Amino acid sequence: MPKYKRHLVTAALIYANGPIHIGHLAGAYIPADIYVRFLRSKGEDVKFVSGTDEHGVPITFQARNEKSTPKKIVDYYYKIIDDSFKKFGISFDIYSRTSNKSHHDTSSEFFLNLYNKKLFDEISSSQYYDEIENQFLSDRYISGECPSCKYENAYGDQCEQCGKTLSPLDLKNPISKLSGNKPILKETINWFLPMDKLQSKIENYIDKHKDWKTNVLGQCKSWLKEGLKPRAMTRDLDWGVKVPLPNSKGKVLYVWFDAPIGYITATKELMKDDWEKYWKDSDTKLVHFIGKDNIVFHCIIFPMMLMEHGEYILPNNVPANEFMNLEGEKISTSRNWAVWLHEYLIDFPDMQDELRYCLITNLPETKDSDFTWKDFQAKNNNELVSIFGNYINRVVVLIDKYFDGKVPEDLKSIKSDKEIFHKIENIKSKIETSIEKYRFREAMSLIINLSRLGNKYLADTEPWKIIKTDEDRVKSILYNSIQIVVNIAILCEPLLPFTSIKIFKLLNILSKSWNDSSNNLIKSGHKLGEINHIFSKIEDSVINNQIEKLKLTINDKKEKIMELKEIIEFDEFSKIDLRIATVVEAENVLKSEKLLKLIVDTGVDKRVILSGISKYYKPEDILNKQVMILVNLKPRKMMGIESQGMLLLAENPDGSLRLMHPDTKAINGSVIV
Ligand code: B3M
Ligand code: ZN
Repeated sequence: MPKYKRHLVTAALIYANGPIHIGHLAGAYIPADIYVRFLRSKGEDVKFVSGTDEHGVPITFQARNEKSTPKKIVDYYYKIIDDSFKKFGISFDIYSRTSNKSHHDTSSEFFLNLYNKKLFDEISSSQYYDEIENQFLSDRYISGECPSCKYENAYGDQCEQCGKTLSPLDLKNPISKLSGNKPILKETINWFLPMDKLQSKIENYIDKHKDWKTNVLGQCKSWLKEGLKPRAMTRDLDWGVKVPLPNSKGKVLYVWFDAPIGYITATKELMKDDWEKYWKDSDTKLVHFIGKDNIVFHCIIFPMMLMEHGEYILPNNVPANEFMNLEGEKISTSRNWAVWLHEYLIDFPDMQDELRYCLITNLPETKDSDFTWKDFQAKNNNELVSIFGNYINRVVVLIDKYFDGKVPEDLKSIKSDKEIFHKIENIKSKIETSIEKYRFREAMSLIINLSRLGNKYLADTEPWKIIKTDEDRVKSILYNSIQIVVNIAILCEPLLPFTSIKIFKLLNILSKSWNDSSNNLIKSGHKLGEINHIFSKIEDSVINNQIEKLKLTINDKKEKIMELKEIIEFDEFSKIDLRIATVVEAENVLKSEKLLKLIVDTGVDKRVILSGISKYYKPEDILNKQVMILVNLKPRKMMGIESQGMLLLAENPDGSLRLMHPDTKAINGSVIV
């Protein structure tokens, strides 16, 4: 392995529109953190950068749905994400944000550099445009009929029913998801990265990295085989890094153009004037930790951008992981099927490493894996408590009992004792190889082997049997044993950092680094700290609560959907007179918490309708809107006012109400059939 002078390690910039869950941790953040802590412990020059990705269409979508703004959404989630990473011990040197001005500057500069090299193709194309919202529609904002399977709600980029990849122009009867209207086609200019022309350069680059993980190489090769296509690096959108060119109002950089540049921005923010060597010196090793859905961007598109810029080094490795499932099902934010880090930290205080351990032993390094709460409990109780914690506890308890908590002298070590330290050296070098090769599960099992080795040493030498007859021998056995414990504390630090701190506290010494580990790290006569268990058993009830919590959140939604009512005859339905009307006046009803008083134009007459929606709509929200009305409902009096009909609303399972509008303007009085 070539020796590098310094390391730059990045972990994916997660979208700031939701909190962190265990799938993210297992995909990128835990592997990256282990790798970085290991390098730091070895005294290497390493910088670990990450942050939130705050641009892109999904964030604008969410802001719309929540009647908020993109900025408010990203501010809210940045705080939660940053806070839970800190508490969980992911040891970034900087956790930045792509909405920072410095990032806008860095990515505009990068774009201009490539633009001035005439890299981009300026292409004018017809894109769908929503005339009501005055906005071009990105793929996910358009739905329509799939040309292949006729599914009516296919997205502009893909049909969820038959899986076919689509372009918005393929859809029949396209509808804007913003206004519900039929979009029009409008010409717009965007700047494209000619990925087709750059394909052979990237092939050369990837060919030089036969050491990459097979899942990563597999994805790259399949993209290349398919043939790379030009991809727009700008978008017609108002949220993101503005395109730094004249006449480009309303255009921003494609989120996947600016996001990886976020790694550069973060390095600049961290290192100030000293940042360049981390990106431009060939003796820097650049490694990106990501999940599998980000492979093409980190292995093909970003390297292409860096290559064409010309001044930058290229990623040395991109050890992407596959996905982690939860209780046999795909983790899903929208279904709330996840273990959220900020909730775990509250439910399991001071138990970061218990989760880390379970995730590390189960990392989806070569294929998707599965987290279950029962497995979390079993791994904690049978491995952390019974093997790892038990060993450390036995050693300190014996020293406490026989030697009043003071490390005894080594008076009578024998040849086989020395072999233990050879074995430790051997395990240590295997752990190094595992981490350097991004095999973190293997590294974790080697640490457990280390405590098994210690346990076996105690079992073989049985100091409790000879304490009366050969105290000097017992002194050596426990002297050696406590040295093994120090080695474990050092070697487990990258994987289980909180545990390492707890062991050092138990030993009553300052923490030590990787290169220190050997056989006389703690001197005779040293008084150990207060005895505490490092791990404790997790009871069934705690686990059952978590399983219940998961099931509740997911079932909730299912159970609350009202059951279907019984079948009726068409005659019964036709008695109901539903019409389109326009709200011409709207005001709050005095002293009522719920009611709005509306005057609606039904096309036939103007009449008063009372509706219990004031928790969800203000008078000005509904004024001049077209609504659906039940016009032949017998008039009813509420708060002294007579209501001559009823407003139709959708009631969500949580009781919140939504108005029903025609999808385009209809004539007042039109019958709803
Ligand atoms: N924000 C996708 C994701 O959160 C994207 C990663 C960017 S890394 C530069 O999975
Ligand atoms: Zn389809």
